[in-house]
Amino acid sequence: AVDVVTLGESMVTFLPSRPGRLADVPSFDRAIGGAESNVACALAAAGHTAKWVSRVGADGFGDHLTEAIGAYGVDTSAVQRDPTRPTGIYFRTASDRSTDAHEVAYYRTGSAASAMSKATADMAAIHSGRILHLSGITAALSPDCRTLMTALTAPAPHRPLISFDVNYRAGLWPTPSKAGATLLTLARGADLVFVGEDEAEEAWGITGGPTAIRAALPEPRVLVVKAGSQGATAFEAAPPTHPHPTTDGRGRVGGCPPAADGVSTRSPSKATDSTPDRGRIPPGAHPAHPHGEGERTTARHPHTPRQGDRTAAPHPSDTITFVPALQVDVVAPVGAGDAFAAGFLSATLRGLPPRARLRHGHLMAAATLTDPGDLGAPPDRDHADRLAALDDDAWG
Ligand code: KDG
Repeated sequence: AVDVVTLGESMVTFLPSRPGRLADVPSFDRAIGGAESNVACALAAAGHTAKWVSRVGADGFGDHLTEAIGAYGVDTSAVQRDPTRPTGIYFRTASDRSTDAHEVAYYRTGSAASAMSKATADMAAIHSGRILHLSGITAALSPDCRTLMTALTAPAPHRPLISFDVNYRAGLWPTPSKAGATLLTLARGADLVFVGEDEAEEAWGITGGPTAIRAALPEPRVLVVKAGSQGATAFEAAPPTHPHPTTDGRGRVGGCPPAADGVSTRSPSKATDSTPDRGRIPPGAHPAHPHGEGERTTARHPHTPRQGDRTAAPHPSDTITFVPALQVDVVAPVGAGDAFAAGFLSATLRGLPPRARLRHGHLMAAATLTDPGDLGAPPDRDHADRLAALDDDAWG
């Protein structure tokens, strides 16, 4: 099996030639973007086998995406070409240095990727990895994509380990509450979840910091809560002591030995989302980089059925690990979350302990934060290992 399969839309990305409002930028440089292919590219750079599953148009932009992502060493053989729909593209402006704010203009409504569905998807390819990495963006693309995501996060025998990055993109959803309900359901069906504190607040109304998020989301065995430049907290429940229906019956997931996968599946709740899609994406609604503000007081939110509070007990068997982020001069925040996920997944595949997983996440994120594009130059495995092994003083 390939180490990681990712599924999601990628777009040709146009980066501004100079700072300023979208209305004023005179020209753009072509790059590639797409949260899930970003993860695949960074994993391939870290020496893993990675497959990206998607759908692009039978057009030049589709050629470019498959060629550029393939050039990172990612297997693109399961990317479908749609002769009737275009490849999505998007434009963005430079980030404001103090707020990280930037404008985004998506041109992806009706794109080839939005036609991904249970009927069109190559399920054999999707299930061919030890880990299947998904993100909430896909659920926002179309009703068919949402149904596919619901199916992929539902309990199933022999399913790969499901990694889910919440990736709340406000501009892709009709309302935060629509997004919140869907993203919460999908997250509950996953084994490993990444979420920013800011996303949890915007989509779920949780303002109590990592502990409150864990209290509202106890199902995934591993939950990683990111607080931007502050750092990230990993909650990791003890592995189940008995064979679970969603494992291969030997307490393993997708043929992945526990020592190497570091996480195993839990019992995902049944997903029931049927939120209709708005199908229109206004520019300018892209969330800024999740620079969180740490622990805050808790507020009730109607769309979070099991809202926790600061004193709520996390999962009783959780190991809780916090690792501060590397302090870097941010050039462009977009893609940092994907890089973080890739670093964490890479270390997970290698059976490294939680602290090392978080450090590898931060290292990958730092490489992206200091680059104008989505991907940066991810450190190779040896380089990352040397940096991750620096003592605590170097890590703040
Ligand atoms: O995480 C980076 C992505 O947001 C970017 O590449 C574009 O996939 C993208 C999206 O849908 O916003």
